[in-house]
Order: sequence, then structure tokens, then C-alpha cells
Amino acid sequence: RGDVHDIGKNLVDIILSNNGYNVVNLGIKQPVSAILEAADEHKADVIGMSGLLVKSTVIMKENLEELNQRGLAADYPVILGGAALTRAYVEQDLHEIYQGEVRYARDAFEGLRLMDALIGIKRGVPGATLPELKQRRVRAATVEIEERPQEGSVRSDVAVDNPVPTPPFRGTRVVKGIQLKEYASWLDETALFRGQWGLTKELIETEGRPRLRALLDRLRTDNVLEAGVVHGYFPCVSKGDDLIILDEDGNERTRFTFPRQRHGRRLCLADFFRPEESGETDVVGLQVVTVGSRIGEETARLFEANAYREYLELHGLSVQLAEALAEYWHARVRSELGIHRGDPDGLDGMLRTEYQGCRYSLGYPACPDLEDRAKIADLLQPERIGVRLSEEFQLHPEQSTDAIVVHHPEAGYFNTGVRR
Ligand code: B12
Repeated sequence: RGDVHDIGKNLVDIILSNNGYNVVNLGIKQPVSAILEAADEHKADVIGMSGLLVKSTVIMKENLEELNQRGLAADYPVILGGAALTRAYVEQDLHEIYQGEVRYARDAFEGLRLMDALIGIKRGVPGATLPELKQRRVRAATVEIEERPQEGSVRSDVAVDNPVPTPPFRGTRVVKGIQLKEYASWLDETALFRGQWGLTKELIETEGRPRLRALLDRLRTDNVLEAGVVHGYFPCVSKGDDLIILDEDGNERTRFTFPRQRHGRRLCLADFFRPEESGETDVVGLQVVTVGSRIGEETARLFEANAYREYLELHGLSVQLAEALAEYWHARVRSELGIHRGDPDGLDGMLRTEYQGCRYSLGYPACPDLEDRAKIADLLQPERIGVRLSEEFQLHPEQSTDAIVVHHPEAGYFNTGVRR
């Protein structure tokens, strides 16, 4: 419900349809009532749900409970997939609550095998069975969501005497008309070829690179990309686990609260900014980038036209270009802040983030709260580049990302064990 990451679901549609199944692809933003109406109308044998957001896991659970309540569990076996889920969560926790059959599919092909088994059972095919349920070897430790230190100060050992850079301006700026060639060189080809296009090592050279070159050429001539950026520099201080954004008079404008590691260094994103009690003011960068909405229209057209390979390739490229644009802009910000001197020479080093500072996207472990995206949208007003935040805290068009840009030399990715 509301997740912009829907390529996985569409892939499942493609694989199942090509194997003789009739898929009713409802798209995103579907309440359970709409799913059940469609299932009834089309006499569905199985219901599938897909979700990559942590929140999707909660919604899937609620949906299963609704099926129980309506007495429909026996009618509809359910297959669940997407990055937010684990096999144990589905096959143990959700299986315990759902009064029908519920299974996890790691990918579309496992989804196909499950469909074959479920339909086999329904038709009474001899020997048709579902694979054994996977159980956790040990019961998952209950995660206590204790975010506040219980006693005394537990701030990490992150330095508080690093120099604070002077930004070139305060407030926000809009940049449009960024040419593809400027950020295409930041493309993470491994993520594209392996992650998005699913190519093996051998196929990358023979298939991947030539097709990438052709696609980039086409995008350039057809002018389908409309890269835009809103970014800004804001005065700020930290207080405990909070990052406080100040206005020009030094008063609080808005505040982000981040989780703190409960072990080890006890890092918290707020630690990378001068504490309020130091009497000094720090600076934080914020950015929203997009490659525009036309590319989404183009990929939707390809999907509708059953041009699956082209759809997958173009969609995969477009999302990686959104990432490339974000990383390109992050480099610009480092250079504007004068902290770019230690930047590595090649792209590989850049993608391994061997530079000073860090770009944290909301929803990732150091800053898991997607609701905080509303604060960024409020400060940056991304409508100015055609980007809107939905009620589910997703940016539209989908090929968009936001980030908090931190200049501190010790800033890097870390885990907090808190997922939302
Ligand atoms: C590519 C990507 C992006 C791209 C593209 C987004 C898009 N429009 O698709 C970009 C860069 C734009 C992006 C942005 C964001 N992303 Co993102 N993204 C990813 C990433 C790396 C891969 C997703 C993907 O395309 N996978 C490839 C497809 C083919 O695989 P799939 O979806 O998993 O589907 C397969 C299987 O799972 C399975 N399956 C899935 N569903 C179903 C259902 C059934 C029935 C069956 C049988 C099988 C099945 O079969 C599929 C095919 O084999 C994931 C991480 C991950 N590991 O998934 C994060 C991830 C989903 N993103 C995440 C986040 C946080 C974001 C942002 C919010 C970050 C930000 N603050 O800007 C934004 C949101 C975008 C927006 N518009 O608001 C988080 C979400 C976690 C959370 N907190 O809820 C993830 C999990 C990363 C992480 N490790 O934290 N993202």
C-alpha cells in the first residue's frame, strides 16, 4: 500500500502471466477491501502481496487478520514477497496468525513454484504439496525499542571539535536542466547490471554494456529525463538524540529525533553536529533529487505494451540514474562546503563512500523514520521541481530520493537495530 517500489510486483506479474496464469495486477495503494473485491470478482485462486517498506509488513499482517475476520482465509492462500519481509516472519509469525495458507516467495520464480503447488493441490494432482515451512532455529529475541538512554549521558565519542564549514548560502536553491552527461558518469554499473538487470558476470560485457550505451543515447536524444534538485543549507545544533534545525534568529524551526545504537560506540546521527551546549552553530545539508515524471510514463507505456525486457531495462536504469544524480549532487555539496579535498579519484572509491561526510536517506538504518520526510519536504518545498510527498511518505515521481547531508569527518553508515 503506497510503496513506490513496484517493479518487483510487476516482475511477478510478467513471470506468472508468461507461465499461463491470469494475473490481476491491482497496482499500488490498494486497501484490503479492494483486494478482496477483485479476488471475488475474478475468482482468484491465490492472493499475492508485495512490499519493500518496513511498514508493508505491518499492513500485510493487518490484511491477513482482515481475511480471518471475514472468514475468507480458507478460500485464499496468500503469497507474500518483497525486501521488507523475511522467510521466518512470514512462515512462522504470519503463518501462526493466518487461518489459511501463507507462504513467502524470495523471488518471482519461487512465486511460480508456489502457484504451481497451490493449484496442483486445488485440482487434486497426485503428489502436489507445498514445501515445508521454514522455522527459525532460535526464537527471535524480542527487540526492545529503547531509544532513550536510561541513565546519564551516553553520547558517542564522535569528535565535537571538527571544523564547521561555511556554506555558500543559507536557505534553499532549485536547480533544473541538469544534463544527463553530468550525472550519468556517477552510475553504479554493478548495481544496475547485477541488481536491476539481473545479469551474470559473463553477460555484463556482451549484453549489458552495449545495451546501456544504446539506452543512454536514446535517453539523451529523446530528452525523457528532467533532472531536478532542491537543496539547502540550514543552521543547526544537536541535543541528545535530536538534530535541531534553526531559523536565522537561532530559534528552533524543526527537529529530527534519531535512534541511538544500544551497543558499541552508541552512535546516533545527531552526534555529528555541534551540541547545543557548545554555544556554536553547525550546518546541515538537505536535498531532494528527481529524474522527473516523463521517464515513469515511458516505463508504464512499455509495461502496458508487454515490452517486458525494455520495461525492466529502462526502469532499472532510471532508478539507478536517480541514485547517480543524488551522489553527483552530494559531491557538489562537498565541494561547496570545501570538504572535497580528500575525495577519492575514481568512481569506485566514491561509491564506497571514501570521502568526508555522508548522505543519509530517510528510511535507512541511521534515520529509519519515513515520517521525517515530511520535515524535509517542508523545508525544501520539492513541488518546485515537480516532486510531491504522498500520504504514505513516498515521493512522486518514484525516481526521486531525499537525503540529509552531513559534513562531519566521522560520519558514515551505521546500524541502529531500529527499523520502522
Ligand atoms: C532500487 C531501490 C530504490 C530506487 C528505485 C525505487 C523504485 N521506484 O523502484 C530509488 C533510488 C529511487 C529508491 C528510493 C527510495 N528508497 Co529504495 N530501494 C531500492 C532497492 C535497492 C532495490 C529495490 C528493487 O528495485 N529491487 C529489484 C526488484 C526486482 O526486486 P523486489 O522488489 O525485491 O521483488 C522481487 C522479490 O522481492 C519478489 N517479490 C516481491 N514482491 C513479491 C510479491 C509476490 C506475490 C511474490 C511471489 C514475489 C515478490 O519477487 C520480485 C522479483 O523477483 C531496495 C533494497 C532492496 N533490497 O530491495 C531499496 C529500499 C526498498 N528503499 C528504501 C528506501 C528507504 C527508499 C527511500 C525512502 C529513500 C529516500 N529517503 O529517498 C526512497 C523512496 C522513493 C520515493 N520515491 O519516495 C528501503 C525501504 C525500507 C523502509 N524503511 O521501509 C529499502 C529496503 C532499502 C533499505 N535497505 O533500507 N529506492
